[in-house]
Amino acid sequence: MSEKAFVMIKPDGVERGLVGDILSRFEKKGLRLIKAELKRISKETAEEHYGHLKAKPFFGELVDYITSGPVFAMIVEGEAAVRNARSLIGPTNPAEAAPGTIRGDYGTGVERNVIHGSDSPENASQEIERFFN
Ligand code: DAT
Ligand code: MG
Repeated sequence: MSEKAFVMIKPDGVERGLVGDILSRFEKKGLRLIKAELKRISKETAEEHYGHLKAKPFFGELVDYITSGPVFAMIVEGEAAVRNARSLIGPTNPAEAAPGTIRGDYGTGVERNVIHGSDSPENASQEIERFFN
């Protein structure tokens, strides 16, 4: 079934000029770009987005980092978009991500893992609302 996923290239990916390559991977997988914006996100939006990690010792750094420069936020649509996007992206820690995945190819550490992708269709809807409204 066709669904939408929220995907966001983080400041390290934008800064390193990886937007074109990453977008192309989604397109080649059949996930169509239906909306995109290069923007800086507010501290409030970042804290809400990472609310599930509020108790973690790295929370402050995570919020500082994601607000440190522009992100490339996008909505992609296609068959099982959430699962397909997560599999293109790879696991959270780039050291555990296989070559061929975005994090496996480009991630330099768990705090610099290049890209975010929604982890469920429910969260995808929430994130689309949060970042595009
Ligand atoms: P994912 O981004 O794969 O959905 P997550 O939702 O658990 O992973 O965490 C969100 C982000 O928080 C993750 O992309 C990078 C950061 N993060 C997670 N675990 C971390 C850790 N142990 N140390 C530093 N940053 C971490
Ligand atoms: Mg997550």
